[in-house]
Amino acid sequence: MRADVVIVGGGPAGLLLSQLLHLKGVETIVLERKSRDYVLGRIRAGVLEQGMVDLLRKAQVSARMDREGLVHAGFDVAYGGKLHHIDLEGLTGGKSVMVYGQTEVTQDLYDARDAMGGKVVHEAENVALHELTGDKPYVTYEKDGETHRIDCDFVAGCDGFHGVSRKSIPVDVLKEYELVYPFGWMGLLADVPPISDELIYANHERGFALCSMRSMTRSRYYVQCTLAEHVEEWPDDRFWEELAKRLPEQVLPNLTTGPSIEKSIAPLRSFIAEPMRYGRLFLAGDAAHIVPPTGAKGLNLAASDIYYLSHALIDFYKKNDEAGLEAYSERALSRVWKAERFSWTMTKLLHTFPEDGEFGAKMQRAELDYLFSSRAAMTSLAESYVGLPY
Ligand code: FAS
Ligand code: PHB
Repeated sequence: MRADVVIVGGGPAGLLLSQLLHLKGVETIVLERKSRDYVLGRIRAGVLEQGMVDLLRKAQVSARMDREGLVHAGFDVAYGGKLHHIDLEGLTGGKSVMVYGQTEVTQDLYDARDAMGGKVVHEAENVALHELTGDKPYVTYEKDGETHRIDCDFVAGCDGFHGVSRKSIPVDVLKEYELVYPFGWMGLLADVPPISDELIYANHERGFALCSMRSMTRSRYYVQCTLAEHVEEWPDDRFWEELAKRLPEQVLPNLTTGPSIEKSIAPLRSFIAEPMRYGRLFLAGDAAHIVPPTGAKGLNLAASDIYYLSHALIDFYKKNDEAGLEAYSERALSRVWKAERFSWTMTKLLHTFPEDGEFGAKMQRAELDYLFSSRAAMTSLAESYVGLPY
């Protein structure tokens, strides 16, 4: 088989790249290790930056998002028993975010790929990348007991943190930066109305909590938990009780509890691999970087990577211009590091870090007191939350 670009990974990054390239006549094949149901069964991000919303519209996959997505002009921070509002629109000259689950984005992308005859191979096993530093790279994979080969011009590594692409870059070429946080997020999804029509990020001495949603009838909640926890030790009632303890009294009358339809623990890390290019291989999304979800940047960084990479590949094929490909890694990393900074800052601001001692706790309180007393400080937070320009 042959394709212009082989895309490893059928998550949001890989599917969005496939869709954007297809619309410009650049042929791709997506190789996904898991089944479609497995990919769509993962519950992950919920907040889209304006840049990603615009890109999904450009990719012609935004109709359902525009019907069902919830535009949010602000969010609340619960601190000291009170709610402090961050007026995103007022602080950023009118910008907002869209609440629309990653699962729905991925579903919409799969539907569009199917409608346009996109080639997505599921349960592609043992994907391997070959001849990346030559001008005739190829990819092999196994399916139904047979080994297949796809010759191509380029490989897009969109296969997430545990994928094969980043690991195909020699260790003496790749530089990795990592910070692992000493806690995780326990997430719960339930078909109950959200506690508020905006998100609530809670700083509490018992630990961080987040009240989010997927619609006005489906809620998504998180509580900070230790890395020693297991989901089995957290029946729904225990989760709801702990969540309520971390929220201000004033919001509790609006808390509707109910049976979880999903409950899981995600570890938190900050991670970046440089460079995001090796010969004919280009990394995008979680394959190259991970952010703690506190800043709602993970999925949005995958989108900005794909914005840069799709433009670069289209320029190559349509204008024979390689400038975008040459600049890709540096351009993408510049935005990634700023989002890593924001995600780390939000995580340090809102979670409990017992190892930081009393001085660390006082510094956190001073940060929060300053934030809510300063329009300049809230503006700085708001412009990162809505998303820095591409
Ligand atoms: P993905 O990991 O989504 O997709 C990669 C795909 O590649 C997967 O489908 C995988 O099966 C496939 N793959 C892996 N190895 C392969 C191989 N060798 N061959 C072929 N295919 C292979 N972000 C937020 O903004 N907010 C959140 O609340 C949030 N919560 C998260 C919770 C969890 C548990 C995780 C893991 C991530 C979370 N994220 C969150 C981040 C998440 O949304 C990612 O940023 C987003 O999925 C990035 O998309 P992709 O880069 O496409 O990677
Ligand atoms: C979510 O709804 O899953 C969500 C929202 C905001 C975040 C993280 C996760 O910062």
